[in-house]
Amino acid sequence: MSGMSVARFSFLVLAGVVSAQAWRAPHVDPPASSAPQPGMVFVPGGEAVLGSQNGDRDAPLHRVRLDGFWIDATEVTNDQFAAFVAATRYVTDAEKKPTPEEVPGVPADQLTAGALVFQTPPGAVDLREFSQWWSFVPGACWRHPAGPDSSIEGKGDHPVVQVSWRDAIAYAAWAKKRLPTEAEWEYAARGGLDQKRYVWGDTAPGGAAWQANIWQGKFPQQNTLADGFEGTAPVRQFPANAFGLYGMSGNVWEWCQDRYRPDGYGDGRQVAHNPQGPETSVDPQEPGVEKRVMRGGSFLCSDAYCLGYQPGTRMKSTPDTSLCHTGFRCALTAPLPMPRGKN
Ligand SMILES: [Ca+2]
Repeated sequence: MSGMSVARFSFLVLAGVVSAQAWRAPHVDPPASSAPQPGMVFVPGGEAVLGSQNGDRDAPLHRVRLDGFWIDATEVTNDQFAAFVAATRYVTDAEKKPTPEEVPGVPADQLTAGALVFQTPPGAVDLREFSQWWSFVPGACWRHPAGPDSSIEGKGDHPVVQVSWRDAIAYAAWAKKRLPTEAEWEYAARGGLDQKRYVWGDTAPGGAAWQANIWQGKFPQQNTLADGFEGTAPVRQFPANAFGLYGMSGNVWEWCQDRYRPDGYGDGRQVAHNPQGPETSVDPQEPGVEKRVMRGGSFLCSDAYCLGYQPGTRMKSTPDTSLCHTGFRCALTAPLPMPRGKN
């Protein structure tokens, strides 16, 4: 099992610094009355500096220009995913027994359906050894996120988890949407606040009220639940950002369209217009294994271990990996305005 769990996921890398430039404010009013589907928010186009405020080597500051687009106001919920499964009889990756090719080295009699689950370790751990708090649990899937005895009953408005990138793509196609690009996701998460450390500004989380569902206490042994949640929270539980988007910091990680590579933002000499990510994936930590980008952090993020809840930081995983703290939301390209005199 440990071979499977190590092969099927990976974690944040941090370091590096680049100079910054000023934000150019979005200039288009959101046409809220014309949302193409319920629950979507228009993000006005504009130009911005994206990237990590911590100097992460794989997330250098870089300038992008985006056309306006639509994005779901929340993560896809269990109820929404259940409607997809009911309509299509879709079977997620976590519900399928992996093939020997998908998990080389695992004996055939140990190939079983399941997914990766956070489990509180009994004592002190080395924070470099994530296998001490992550386990491959047979039977874990979106209906049973922590294993066969767990359930999503009463959690219809929580984000769906234990869905792989491939599952997210399948849902998006059914919903006639797509996954956001990584640039769209970060631009949307920042809500027009240029180069801030958090989606709400520069004030450290905490204080009178928590701004996001993240970890409080000594990770991973002690969760004080100061924000009220041990695991997922309802998708609209914490305040929206300036674009009206919920959960862009914490609750669950969100799959993006883009392939991962640490130099995926290019050389930064030109402003990238609607960047779609690199054409090939490279992860120096697992050479030869394709990874897709995940964003936004989760209920497991604490500053001692994971800054993923900050809008500029990245994570990546293989497209068939399912995790108890990872879901997604969808986006849509906005149609171009009609040329003058043509309507
Ligand atoms: Ca989130």
